[in-house]
Amino acid sequence: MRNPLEAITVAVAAGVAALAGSYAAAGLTPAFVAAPISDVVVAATPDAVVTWSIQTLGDLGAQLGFLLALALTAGLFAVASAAGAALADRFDVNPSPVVALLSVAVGLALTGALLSTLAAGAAAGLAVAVANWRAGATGGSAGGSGAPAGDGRGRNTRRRVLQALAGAVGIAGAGAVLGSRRNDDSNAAPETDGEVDEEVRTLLDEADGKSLGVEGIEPLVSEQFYQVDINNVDPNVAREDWTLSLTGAVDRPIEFDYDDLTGMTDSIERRFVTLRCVGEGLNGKKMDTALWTGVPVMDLLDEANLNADENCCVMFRAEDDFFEEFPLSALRDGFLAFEMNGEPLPRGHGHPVRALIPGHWGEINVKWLTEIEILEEEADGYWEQRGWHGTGPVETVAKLHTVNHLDGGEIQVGGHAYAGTRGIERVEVSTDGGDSWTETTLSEPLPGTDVWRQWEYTYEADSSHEVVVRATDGEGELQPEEERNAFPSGPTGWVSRRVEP
Ligand SMILES: Nc1nc2c(c(=O)[nH]1)N[C@H]1C(S)=C(S)[C@@H](COP(=O)(O)O)O[C@H]1N2
Ligand SMILES: [Mo]
Repeated sequence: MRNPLEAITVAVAAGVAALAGSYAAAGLTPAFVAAPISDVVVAATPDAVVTWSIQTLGDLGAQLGFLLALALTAGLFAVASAAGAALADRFDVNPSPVVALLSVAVGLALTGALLSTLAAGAAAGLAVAVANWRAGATGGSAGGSGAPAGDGRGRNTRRRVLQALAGAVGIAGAGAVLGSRRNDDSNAAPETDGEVDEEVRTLLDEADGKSLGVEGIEPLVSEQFYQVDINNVDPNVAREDWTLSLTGAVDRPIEFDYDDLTGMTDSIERRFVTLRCVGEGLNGKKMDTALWTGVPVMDLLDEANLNADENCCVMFRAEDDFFEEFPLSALRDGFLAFEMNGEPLPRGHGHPVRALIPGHWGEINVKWLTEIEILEEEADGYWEQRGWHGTGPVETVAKLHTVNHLDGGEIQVGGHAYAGTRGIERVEVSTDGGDSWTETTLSEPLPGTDVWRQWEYTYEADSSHEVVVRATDGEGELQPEEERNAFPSGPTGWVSRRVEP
């Protein structure tokens, strides 16, 4: 029998190697062996913990959950490797191929993806081979005739443990590099022709020209668009494989594919649209704007003859098993986007097609959209089943994202304001904690009915003071002052910040 420390180290090394091998081949796609385990971790996390984590840990919560999934996956492969090594010992054969085979079996059971699991198996087998390299055999693997005595045994154990650790680190490093290269490919807009059409170019230039150019805030078209997903590994849907079905209360259920959608050339529009997540902090960064190309939902659905109750609702379903329900009236203004800033929709933002529902919280802007079901009765969406109320129109907000000390000694504050389809009429700032208010400079509005604006204010101050901002929407309604947490229906209150001269 082998030393237990040695057996465990080699098994864990093989487990880590399997994970890295699969990652090298699949990247962060559903074929990665940790993806299904991650889904299980997400599904098994109690709703109260998810809500708490969204509000207190933000993105860190999801990252910790994913780390746990990686550890569990490596652990699962470690168990398979330990079993493989024990079998090989018993039958006196080389453990490396046995471990590789068992790892492939585990990987196939998890994902069904051949390439990803072959890579997992090869890496696990390699890790075991590295651990045993030039170490005297305890089994028959290196052709040894029986165990070396006493001293030699201890030396072999040490050697195997060190080699296993070194092998695991090396394979994990190589896997991480190869896998993240793959992610760069798949997160970038796939199948792009690299050509942005004339109209998009003009609109993007217009947005550029209207941006206030304040240091430290996003331009009117975001450079870093936030991303929120229920899963840690996004679906990877090729546009040839994508279909969208219309079901439920319709005269004629229909199915569309990507060419049907992009072939509706008379209907194609370009719209600046802002998205904001209901779960973000009041002054959070989950609010962004892009120029989207797509087709109005109703142009697509008209031929199906909705015979729905106008007071009821619709359910969107997606490739990642996400689903959200909301009123039919909101669907009527909806948009199905297949390009973002002139490039095919990036994978993380719903490639190949996502929904954009004007003025509503982000969550009903369903990505990787696969089904539109016209309902005759209300039903809860994914987040509403978990206690959120995020299917309605957004709250009005003015954010304070930068405080710049200008060369002339003046102070410049700035940020964005957004009120969905109500629009932003005015943003005011107070530099005395809310006693007096002054209007700020707003960026010229972009074309579109659901877009944010930037605001900026420059002033002089010689003592520490409290800056507060508040917006007024296009209907003359002042942003609510009452402070409220994101859960369950989005944060409210006025953003304030202490500023030193
Ligand atoms: N299929 C699917 N669509 C989805 C989500 C998701 O997890 N799955 N998240 C929603 C949420 S909560 C938000 S805020 C927006 C964010 O869109 P973005 O990731 O493109 O910024 O997408 C929405 N659409
Ligand atoms: Mo969201």
